[in-house]
Amino acid sequence: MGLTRRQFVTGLAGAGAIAAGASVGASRFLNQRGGTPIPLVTSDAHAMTGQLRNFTLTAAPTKIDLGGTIVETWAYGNQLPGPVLRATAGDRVQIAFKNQLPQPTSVHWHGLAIRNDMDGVPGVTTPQTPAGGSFNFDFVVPDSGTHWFHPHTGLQMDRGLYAPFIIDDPREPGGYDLEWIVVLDDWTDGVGPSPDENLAKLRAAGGPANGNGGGMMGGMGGMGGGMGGMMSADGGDVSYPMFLINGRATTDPDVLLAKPGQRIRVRMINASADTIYNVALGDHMLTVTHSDGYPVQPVTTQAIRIGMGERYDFLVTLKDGVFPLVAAPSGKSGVARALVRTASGTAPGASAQPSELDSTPLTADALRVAPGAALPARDPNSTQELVLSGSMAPYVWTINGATYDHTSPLTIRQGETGRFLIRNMSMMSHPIHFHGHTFQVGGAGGTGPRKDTVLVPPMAAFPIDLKADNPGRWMVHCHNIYHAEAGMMTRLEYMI
Ligand SMILES: [Cu+2]
Repeated sequence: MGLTRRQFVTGLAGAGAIAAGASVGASRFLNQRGGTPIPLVTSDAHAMTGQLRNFTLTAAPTKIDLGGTIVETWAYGNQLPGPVLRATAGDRVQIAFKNQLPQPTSVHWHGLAIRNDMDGVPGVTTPQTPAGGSFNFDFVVPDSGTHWFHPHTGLQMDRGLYAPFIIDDPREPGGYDLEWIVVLDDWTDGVGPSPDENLAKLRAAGGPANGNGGGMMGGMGGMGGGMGGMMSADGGDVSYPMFLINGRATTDPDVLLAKPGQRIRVRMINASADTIYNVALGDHMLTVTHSDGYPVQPVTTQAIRIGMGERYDFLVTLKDGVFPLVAAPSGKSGVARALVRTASGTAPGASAQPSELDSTPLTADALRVAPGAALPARDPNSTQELVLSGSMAPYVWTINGATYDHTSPLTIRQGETGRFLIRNMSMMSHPIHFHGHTFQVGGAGGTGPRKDTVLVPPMAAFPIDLKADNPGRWMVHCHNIYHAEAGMMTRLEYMI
């Protein structure tokens, strides 16, 4: 069952032959097994084992100080990131949500395998909340970890609408002195074009779409798109004027205070719409302990690579001084930066780049699942493909050759183990996110990490397995929010 690292991320030698076909129709993919999709599930599969916790949450237009630059944007609780929600695994959570935005919105609880009708996807699970309206969320939070929430409506997430959702595990040993939540974001709203203007530009630069991506090869990471000049394959599609850590630009960065020798648990969330980062703390090593909330065998590294929607928890024992915590956007100019301070002294200059960023950053394929966190070893009941492709011109991104409005959903039956063979046929990385489930990268019972969002490098292919234990209909999509809007979404539907 377990795959070697070489098998895990495999360059697709034969990819060109498949991609060369002008049209890769959905019929080429063996994903349809018949049956009837079950209706929306409106009861909780998880028993409440803990407390009832009540929260209020408001989305509204507001002014935010990004560190000397004040912008008008949309945010939760008039702050950036939004207010941290926190509960313990097994708690029942009730969230009274108010929408004071001028548009309908939604709230998706990213990483939480909660009951289907509370998942927050308009048209699929939860009704949108109209402008001026409200919605009462009510669900049990089954799994601990570093999670977050954001809208599942258009490009709203690329404004200031995001916040951490931390689920504690009372059985977890801890072993640290302080905890810091560190949220990364790429920022344009109020300082550059709005997210909607950026998408309009991408579509205009790409020329008219023919209504269906057709599995077209392409996606040269911005090189053909005319935005932001030359970018690498991981440079995303949009140029951002600013990158933020905890809502602060480099001009007046967030300062994280501790004492020398203290051991810190950092819960890092990449809330960006279009940016992958390499992250390092100057003069320190990072010991990664969790990916997307699930424990991994601790591994120590100089730098971590984090895609959109992913979370990594790491431990760091602090030295004496002032150190830059830097998230370098992959293939883009600019930087996100905070300061870690354990002593008085001069802060490193704004251009100080930790030498740790010169190393090869740790990626998910180097992680090994912690004992007890693997899915039970089991041959999959079905294997389905998830072929990622698209192009900058026209600006269309597809799963299995189809945009979302033409998608043939993935299917599963309750109790099954489903295997999904993700094959990236494009020259960009795509963070693929499953709602309502956490999969094991590389296969059930193997050594790969449990995740809900996995960054799939250009032309790479690997399997993921998930256990069908949370019935309903669920989104599966690229967490580059521009790709998602341009079609790179499908659903996983439980069948009768
Ligand atoms: Cu993508």
